[in-house]
Amino acid sequence: MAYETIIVETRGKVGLITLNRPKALNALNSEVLKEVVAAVNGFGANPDIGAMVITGSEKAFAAGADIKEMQAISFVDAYVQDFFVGWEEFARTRKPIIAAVAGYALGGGCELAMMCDFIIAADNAKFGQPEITLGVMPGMGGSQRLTRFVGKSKAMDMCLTGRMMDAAEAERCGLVSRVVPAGELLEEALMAAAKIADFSLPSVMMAKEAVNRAYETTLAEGLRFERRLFHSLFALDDQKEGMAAFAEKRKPNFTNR
Ligand code: CO8
Repeated sequence: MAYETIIVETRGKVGLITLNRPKALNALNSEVLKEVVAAVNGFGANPDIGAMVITGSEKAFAAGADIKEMQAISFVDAYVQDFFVGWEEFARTRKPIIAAVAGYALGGGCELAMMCDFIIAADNAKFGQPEITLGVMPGMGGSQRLTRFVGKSKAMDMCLTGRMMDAAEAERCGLVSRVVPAGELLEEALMAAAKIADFSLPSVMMAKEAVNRAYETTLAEGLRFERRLFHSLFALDDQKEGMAAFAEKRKPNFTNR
């Protein structure tokens, strides 16, 4: 598929998606949605890919949903078309995906980063949910995911005032997992993704599923779910290989795909 709003590459076992609408600070319009979902589904179906990275430019990961596209939409259009429901497909991606965020991650951009499994931020990153300044509110998960990441007080602060937080604050409050110098962002994210992609794919996918389940269920159910997944991993060649390699003091070669 020829892409117009994103660049799609592979780096070894890692799929790399770069948002590429520089004139609009990577604002997320319907075309970006269609292309990102297609790219992620393509990597999901490709047995040679074990993890993905999504990134933007040094100035903007994404400055939000495309305001100019949304401007004229009526309630009926938004409701009947379930406007932007397609991003749920992105959030259901089963292979790990890291958001490498430099510059602005605002509105839908911040929400897209939060749909990923973790966020690595450049030291110039700025996160925010400024929808309130446009007369609306977050609509791609910001009120829900941000609250789970940073707690009620800070989520309310961000959603009600529309202010931005810098990378240091985002790391302090648990929104991002690491902050690195802007020039090292992509390398750091690709290295993390390559490390993940070298592990057993089913183990990685189950670990992701288990952590995500923590948001959906009680502790008792989550622990039971985790234990059952853990038990099932003993059916893998990769479990035998991983433990044998440890005992034999060598690097494992995982083959379950
Ligand atoms: N949409 C469309 N175009 C944008 C957007 C955007 N979100 N952000 C920036 N652009 C465009 C600008 O219009 C400008 O285009 P042009 O050159 O044609 O005028 C170009 O990008 C460069 O932007 P600026 O000149 O404004 O650059 P600055 O460096 O001066 O400012 C900012 C950068 C602070 C990021 C500024 O551009 C800004 O405030 N952008 C809007 C941020 C925002 O409000 N984002 C939230 C959008 S709403 C949203 O995401 C809702 C998601 C949920 C939807 C779910 C629906 C159901």
